[in-house]
Amino acid sequence: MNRPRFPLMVPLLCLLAALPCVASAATDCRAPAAVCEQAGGNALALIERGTPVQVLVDSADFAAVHLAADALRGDLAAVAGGAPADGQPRTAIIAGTLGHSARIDRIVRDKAIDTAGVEGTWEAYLLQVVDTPEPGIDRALVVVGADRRGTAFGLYELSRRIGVSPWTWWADVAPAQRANLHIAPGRFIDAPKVRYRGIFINDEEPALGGWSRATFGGTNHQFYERVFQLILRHKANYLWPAMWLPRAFYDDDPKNAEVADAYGVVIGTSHHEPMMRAHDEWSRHGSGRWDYATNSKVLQEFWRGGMQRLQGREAVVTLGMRGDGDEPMSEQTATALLEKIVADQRAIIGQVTGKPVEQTPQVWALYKEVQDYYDKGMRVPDDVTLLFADDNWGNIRRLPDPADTRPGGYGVYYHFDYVGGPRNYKWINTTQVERAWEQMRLAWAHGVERLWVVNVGDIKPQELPISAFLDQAWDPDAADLEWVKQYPARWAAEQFGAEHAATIGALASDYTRLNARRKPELIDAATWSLVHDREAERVLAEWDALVERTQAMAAKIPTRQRDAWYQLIEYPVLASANLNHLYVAVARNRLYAAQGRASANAWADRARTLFARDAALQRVYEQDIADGKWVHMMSQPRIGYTHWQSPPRNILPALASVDAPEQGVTGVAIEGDANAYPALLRGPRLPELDPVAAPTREVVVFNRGQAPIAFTATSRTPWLKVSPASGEVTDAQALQLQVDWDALPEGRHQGQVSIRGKDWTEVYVAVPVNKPPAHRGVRGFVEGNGVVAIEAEHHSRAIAPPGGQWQVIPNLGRTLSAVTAWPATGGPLVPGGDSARLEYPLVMDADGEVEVRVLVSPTLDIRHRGGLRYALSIGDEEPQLVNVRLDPTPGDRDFTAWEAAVIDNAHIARSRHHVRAGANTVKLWLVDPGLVFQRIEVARDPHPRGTLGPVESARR
Ligand code: REL
Repeated sequence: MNRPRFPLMVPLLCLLAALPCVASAATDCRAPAAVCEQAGGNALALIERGTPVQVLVDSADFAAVHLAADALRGDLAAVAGGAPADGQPRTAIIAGTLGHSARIDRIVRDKAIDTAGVEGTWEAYLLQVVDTPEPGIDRALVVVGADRRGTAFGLYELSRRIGVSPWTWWADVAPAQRANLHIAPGRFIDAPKVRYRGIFINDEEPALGGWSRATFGGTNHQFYERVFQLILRHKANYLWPAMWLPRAFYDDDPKNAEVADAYGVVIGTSHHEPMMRAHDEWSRHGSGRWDYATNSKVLQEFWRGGMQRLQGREAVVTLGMRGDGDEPMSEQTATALLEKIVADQRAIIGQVTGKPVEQTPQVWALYKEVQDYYDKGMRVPDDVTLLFADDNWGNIRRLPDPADTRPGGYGVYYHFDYVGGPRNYKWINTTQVERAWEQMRLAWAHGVERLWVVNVGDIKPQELPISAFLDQAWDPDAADLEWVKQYPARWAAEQFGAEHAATIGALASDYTRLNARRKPELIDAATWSLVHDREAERVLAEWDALVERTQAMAAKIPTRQRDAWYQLIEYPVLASANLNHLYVAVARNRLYAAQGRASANAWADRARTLFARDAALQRVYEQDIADGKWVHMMSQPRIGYTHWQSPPRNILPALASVDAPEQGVTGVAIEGDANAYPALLRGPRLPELDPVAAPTREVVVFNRGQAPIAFTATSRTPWLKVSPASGEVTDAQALQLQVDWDALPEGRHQGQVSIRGKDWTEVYVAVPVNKPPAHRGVRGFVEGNGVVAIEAEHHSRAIAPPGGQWQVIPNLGRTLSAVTAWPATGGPLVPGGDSARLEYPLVMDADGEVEVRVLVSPTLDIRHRGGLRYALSIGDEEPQLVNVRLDPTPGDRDFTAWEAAVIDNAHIARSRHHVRAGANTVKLWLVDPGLVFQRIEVARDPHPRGTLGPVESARR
C-alpha cells in the first residue's frame, strides 16, 4: 500500500522545515495525497486564497459519512478562515462509499478508478485527484470508502492532513490558518491492520463525571458525540463506554446507541459486563443474585434484553461472567459452569440476531482471575476473540503463540489509568509512549490483530498516549523503532506546529518519564531520600530543569495555542513538579523537626504553599483557560494517599512543628544519616569519600534556635580541608569536605573534622576515605563507593541474536533508555560462546564478591513458560541464569515481586559474582526474548540506597 510511515501531515511539517524529514520537502509534496501549502505539479487546491473547496456527499450515503464530511467542512473553514463559495463548484472533494453512493460508483466506473485493495477491505479508503469527475466539475479529490467507516476515515484523514488535530475540541488545539493548501495527485489507499481499535472510559469520577454533568448534563448523547468524534478522528472505531457506577450507556440515554450507530462507532461493554449490559443495570433491572448457579433464568432474560436492545447495531459482545461487579466469581466456580454460561449466552445471541452466532463479534476477556481459568484449560469456541489483558499497569500478562491462529483472533486490553492495587493512578499521564508501544509491538508480533482497547480513565490528560496507541493500532507494521523515536515530536507538531515540535515533544516525553518512574499517587515523603546520594535534590533538579525548559517554551507559544499548551504540556509539567516539591518539603519538615532544626517550621509553611499551588494550578486548568470549559476536569485527588484507594480529596500530609528557643543552638547533620548531632554516646561518621563517586562530602551546621549563632569548623587531618572554616548560622550552613587526593597514599584512611558552636556545642565528625589503586590504562566504568552503575544502552559490545538485533528504546525506563532484543517471538537461546549478549567493561578496585542488579522493565511471563530468563557472567565464569518472575495474582508467590516492580516501574533482578581488581567484563546474555533492560548495577553492598539507585558511574 502507498502509505506514509506516519499518518500525519508530514509534507506540511517538512515544508515548515523544523522537523527532520525522511525525504525532502519537494519529494514529500509530490507523494500521492500529500497536503502542502505550495502548489506542486498538478496538485489540486483544497484551499485557495482563503476559500476552501466544497465537500460533496450523496444524500443516500451513510450518516457516518455525512458526519465526517461535516467535520471536514468545519475543519476546512477553520483552516481557511472562510467558507466555500456558493453555487456550482469547479473543484471539490467528492466522497462516497462503494455500493452506497451512486455518484462515487459512477465516477469509479467512468474514470476507471482502480479500487483494488479498497473494495471488500475492512475500513479501507482511497484518495485520488480525478479530472472531470462529472459534468461541471473540472477536478476533484475523490474519497472512496470500502464501507461507511472507510469513507469516513478518508475524510478524517484529510482533516489531519490539513492540520486539524484529533484533539481540536478535546484539548482546544487551534489549527493554523492557511490561505492555500494543495493535495498532490496520485493514488493513495489505506486500511487498518487491527480490526477493532478503541478506548474504555473508566473510573470517571470525579473528573470526567463532574465535567460531563456540568457541560452536558451527564454522559448523554451530547457527551458521547464528542467522544465518537475523538475516536474517529484517530481513525479508531471502538468504545467501551463509561460504566462507573451508576452509568449505563444504553439505559441512561437511549440516544447514546443511536448516535454511536450514526457515527459508525462500534460499542462494546467492559470485560466484566456481559451481553451488552452495563454493570449498573443489574441493580436497576435484575432481580435476585448475580449467580448463574441459582439464578440462571433471570440472568438469561437480563442478557437477552441486552441483545434485543442492540437492534442489529454493530457491537462486540462480551461473554462470560465474573462476580458481581469487577470481582472474581466464587472460588468454587467451576470451569464447567463458566463454559455453560458462555454456551447459553451464545445461544441467546443466535436466537436474538437470527443469524449464525459466529456472525456476531464476541470477546472473552481474560482479565485478572479469568486468565487463571484459561490457564487451567477453560476454552471458548474458536470464533470468539480471546482478549488478553495487561496487569492493569501496562504490562501484558499473556500472549498467544504466533503460530496459533483462530477465526476469532486475539485482542489486548491495556491500561493508562487504573483503580486498584497497589494504588490507583488516575490523575495525570504517567504512561511512557515507548512502553505502551513496546508492549503492543510484542502483542502484534504474537498475532494480536483483532482488537486493541485501552483504559483511558477520564480521557484527559491522556492525550499523548491515546494518540500513540490508536495510531499504532492503525498500522502496527509501520510503527517501528524509528516511528516511536519520532512520535513525541510528530505528535507535538500536530498540536503546535512544526517550529518547536522537537522541543515540545521532548517536554512531553520527559515529564512522562519522570512521572512513570514513580507514579504521583505512589509518592510520599519517604520516596526521595534526603540523606542518601542527594536523591531528593537530584530528582527536584530534574523537575526544575524541566519546568525551566517549559517556561522558556511557554514564552514562545502564541495566544491562540495557549489553552492547548496549558492542557497538554504546562499543567502536567508544573503540577507534577509541584507535587514532587511538596513531598520533599514535607520530608524536610519532618526530618528537620526530628533533628530539632528551627527551619522545620519554614518547611511546613513551604509545604502549605505548595499544596495551595497545586489547587491554584488546577484552578487555571478548570476556570481560567478555554473560558472555563474544563470545569472539574482536574479534580481527581492525588495528594495524601494512604492505601490503594484514592483519598476523598487532596489532603496535606501531616506536618511537624518545632518550638525554637530565642537564642541560637548549634546542631550538626551529615550525609547518609538522618540523626542530628551532638547525640549521646555516638558521634557522626560520614559515608566514605572516594575519588570517583564521592570526591567531596557535605556536613551541615544548623540552628535549633532563632538568633544566629557562630561556629568554627576545623580539620584535624592534614589532607582534609573543610570550608567555610567559620561563620554565623541563621538557618543552616553546608560545609564542604575536600581531600587532597595527591597527598594521600592508596588505601583506606580516616580523617576528622571538629565543629564548635558558640554555645559550647562540640561535634567530631569521622571522615573515612578510600583511595583505590589507580589501575592505569584500564578502560571501563569505574567503581566508586563500592558500586558501578551503567545504563544498559552504554554497552561496549553487542552481539545480536541470529536474525535479530539489539534495539535501544529511547526514554524508556527510569533514567535514560532501555535495550531489548528484537524480534521477540523466538525460542530461548543457550547463553555462552558467541551467543547474543551485551558487554560492559568495569574497572574494579579490588578482588571480591559483588551483587549484580539488572533493572528490567516489569515485563511478565507472556508465553507462560515459567518466567523470563537472562544470564549473566563476569570474566570467564559460566553464565548464571536469572529468572524474572512477576505475577499480579494476589497470593501468588511472585506477587510481592510484581507489586514492587510496578511501584518502581522496574524489577531488580539479582545474581552474585566474583570480580578481580582492575579490568572485568560483564556479559549480559539473551535467553528468553521479551526482557527490556534498563540498567546494570554492580555492588559490593547488597542494599541499594534511595529509590533510584546510584547515578551512572564515570567511564574511563
Ligand atoms: O480497570 C479495570 O479494568 C477495572 O477496574 C474496571 O473495569 C472496573 O470495571 C471498575 O471500573 C469498576 O467496576
